[in-house]
Amino acid sequence: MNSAVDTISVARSALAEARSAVVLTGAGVSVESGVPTFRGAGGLWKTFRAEELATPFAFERDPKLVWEWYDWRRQRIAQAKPNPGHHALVELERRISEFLLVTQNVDGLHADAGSREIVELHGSIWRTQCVGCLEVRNNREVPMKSMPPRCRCGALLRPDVVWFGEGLPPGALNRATRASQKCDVMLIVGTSSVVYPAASLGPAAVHGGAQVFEINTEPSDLSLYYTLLQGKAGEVLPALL
Ligand code: BV8
Ligand code: ZN
Repeated sequence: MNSAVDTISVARSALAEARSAVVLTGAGVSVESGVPTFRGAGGLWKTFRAEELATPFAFERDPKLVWEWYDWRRQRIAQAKPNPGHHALVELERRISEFLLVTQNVDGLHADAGSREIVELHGSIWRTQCVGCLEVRNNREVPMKSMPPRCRCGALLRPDVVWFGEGLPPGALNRATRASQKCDVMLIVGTSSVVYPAASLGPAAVHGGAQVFEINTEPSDLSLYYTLLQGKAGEVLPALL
């Protein structure tokens, strides 16, 4: 097992020499901003698990319950500020000519921190989509004014996020996959690598010949494919600059 110090210096020099880099983030990068992860202790709401509520069936069955969960998350995320991990990724984007930030998170904190080239694989909690006329709108109401909210056309609004069993936005997934296959370096930050197809981007990068470093407080499902820099995103990412 390499000592932490020299894996950090290996990652730092790989980034310094990189012409192109991709960063894949998950809920762990927002933990130090106070946003609970999906599968950690904070992932529970009342007695439900995320996988039970983040589905079209749950919404079909009880749109009000699902919206209560999203409203609760929106209220927590509204209090959250980007942390040193988010800010370090903004600086990294400034330094590397071909840079893409691919996030599974729906909290919008990367954009708040100033990241520019962002792919949101799973949508955004700050947008709604009408189930009738499909109109997508930004919505920052905290708390939601009406539950469940309705569109001007009268149909129900849903959060503009990708639920389990739903396809990812094709453009987003294609852009993320292409960038992963051709980048020199990939950082995988704060994700349990349980959810697909997002988790397949790391192996795609390895297959494309990239050096892939994982930043996580503990090993993930796919750590054996990567070089693990064990620690908090808010501490390790700034140390890579
Ligand atoms: C699809 C948006 C096909 C919503 C999310 C069996 C049955 C049914 C489905 C499947 C199945 N097997 C596989 C599937 C497919 C399924 C899937 O992968 N399921 C998993 C659970 C097995 N995938 C899908 O359904 C996807 N769609 O496949 O569709 C299809 C194709 C074409 C056409 C039609 C259909 C859709 C998946 C997207 C689901 N939506 N979110 C919302 O947010 O409300 S996923 C959800 O999980 C979040 O986006 C989250 O980001 C994502 C992944 O979780 P993580 O980000 O990794 O967070 P997690 O809590 O798991 O881990 C946190 C990590 O951080 C940990 O490793 C921890 O150690 C670390 N950490 C903690 N603190 C720190 C830290 N790291 C660093 N620093 C710290 N301080
Ligand atoms: Zn509508």
